[in-house]
Amino acid sequence: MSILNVEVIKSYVRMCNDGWLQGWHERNGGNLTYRMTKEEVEACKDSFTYERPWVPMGVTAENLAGEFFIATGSGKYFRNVILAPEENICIAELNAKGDAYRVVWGLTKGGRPTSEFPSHIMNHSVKKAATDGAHRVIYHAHPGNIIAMTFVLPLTDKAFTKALWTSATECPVVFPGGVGVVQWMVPGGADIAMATSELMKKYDAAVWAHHGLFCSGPDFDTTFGLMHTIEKAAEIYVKALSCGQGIRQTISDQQLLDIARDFGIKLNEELLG
Ligand code: 2HA
Ligand code: ZN
Repeated sequence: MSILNVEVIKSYVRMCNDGWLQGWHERNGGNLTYRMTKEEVEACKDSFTYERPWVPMGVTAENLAGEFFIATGSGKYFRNVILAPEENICIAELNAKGDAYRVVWGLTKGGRPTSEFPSHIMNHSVKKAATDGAHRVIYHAHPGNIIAMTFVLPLTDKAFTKALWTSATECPVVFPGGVGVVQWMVPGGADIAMATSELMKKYDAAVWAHHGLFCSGPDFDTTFGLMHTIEKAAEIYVKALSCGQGIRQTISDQQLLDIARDFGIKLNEELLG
């Protein structure tokens, strides 16, 4: 069977295209990585080759040593993934120290994994530890409304979480832990990787000021759904403010707690008040 018919590759390609259709991936914007299960590696490994060089990542993730990741390519366009997956995405293996990778499949016309690979790897490392191995997906996108909010709200976890939780009633249920906010930083390097992964110890989503959003989750549906829910809430917030009279009424802290009680979820109450 062609690797392109393996379920995990089909699901990965579908998520790339769904993000493109949402308008979150202008040009080469955004990136997606997935930590493969042993069974998925087994199903794909007949297509692997091992002659490409090991590349140092500039970060070390000991708990990911020897793992395989599906990744979008640096400079590649989400728009093109569905047309030619093997040219635009890859599978990369981490070495035994967890500080270098090599591409074993894909990027057939050359290239390397996403420029945000160090950020993705640090976040996979943190989330694997924090969720006992449950989280496998790290997704970065450029949704317009959440980016717009970073120009008008204080860049704090509390301000963003409150604005999002109160913009759509489902939000506290979908991300009861809240969201973190990373101040503006140069993308692609070890510094933004460290700052983001520090927040991802607590949160499943981190806003990058004037840039985009990072989300983590156990599978493609949940992670795409988290990005989608946050961006939808941001759209509502921006539209409500754009009416020009300010927010007249919203969901109160007590009402957020009522949702948590009835849905049996634990809200991060540090972010209330
Ligand atoms: O172009 O989104 O953050 C890829 C990116 C960098
Ligand atoms: Zn980006």
